[in-house]
Amino acid sequence: MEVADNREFAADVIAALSARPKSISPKYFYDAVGSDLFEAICVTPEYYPTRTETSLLRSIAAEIAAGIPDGGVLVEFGSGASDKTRLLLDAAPQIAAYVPIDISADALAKAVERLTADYPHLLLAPLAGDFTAELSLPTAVAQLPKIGFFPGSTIGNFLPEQAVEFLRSAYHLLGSDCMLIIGADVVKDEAILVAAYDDAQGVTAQFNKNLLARINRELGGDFDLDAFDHVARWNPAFNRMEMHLVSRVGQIVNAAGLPFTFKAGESLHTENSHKFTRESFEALANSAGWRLERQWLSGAPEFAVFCLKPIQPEES
Ligand code: AVJ
Repeated sequence: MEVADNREFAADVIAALSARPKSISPKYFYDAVGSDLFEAICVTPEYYPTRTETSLLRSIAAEIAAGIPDGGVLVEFGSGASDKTRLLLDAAPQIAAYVPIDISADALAKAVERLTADYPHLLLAPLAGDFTAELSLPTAVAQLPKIGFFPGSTIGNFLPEQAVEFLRSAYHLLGSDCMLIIGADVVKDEAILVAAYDDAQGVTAQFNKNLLARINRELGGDFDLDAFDHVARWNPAFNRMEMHLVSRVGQIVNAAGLPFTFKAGESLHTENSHKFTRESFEALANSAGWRLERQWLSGAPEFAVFCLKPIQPEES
């Protein structure tokens, strides 16, 4: 597994550094160091999404719970430590089972251990794997109504066509008797967005550059982290924040056994973080077979939680 993971990382890094423009998936930010740095980002004053979503979820948990049927199965995409999940589990004791899905088997095992202790009556059925891949739910929960949960605005990392693909496969996994609760960040003043992705303490810069450090650690790279600038910019054509690593100088860097050239000012595009309006999110959901049942919005800086239901009427 370790070796296969490394091979996929090597192949993707080679492809990323060979592409014009150079671009890589943000999923590679999250090794152990990167996951810790993301948690550090969440407590910077500028990065509002996590704390805003958490307090929004806390204040609407009872309303969400009111729509959850008895014996419902909560299915979470990218569950991590399952912290936000507890807000729903506490508000909706009628939830019978919880299926956390996460790429990190380690994070999953830790989360399940803590949940077992705190929710002794909850059936826990973890799935270790990539939630963008084809998955199937354990047979024990097959006949029960499903509540999909995808907090954190992770949907914003997808290109629109990838988001539609995700929403379609979520429907496929959850079945017709379901709902989907998704947290997504909202379009707002550019200065607030740029500050959130370029905090004064430089934690986000470190997080972005950890990608290069990870290539050095795992793929024998020789990136000089000081030879790159962390750049966070708003792209109004696509309503998204972008993160880039921009080469300060012309240089040749070795990684995964190959040399790659960077021109001075050349960028490696490391992340898109799409921001939504009610209208843009609804259009996205509609084109993937979902209707917008309900929306909750926080106070400024705004963050949204959407409740989606399948457009197709339930088959009985
Ligand atoms: C975890 C994907 C929601 O896009 O805001 C934080 C990651 N990137 N700062 C986001 C991130 C830069 C974050 N998500």
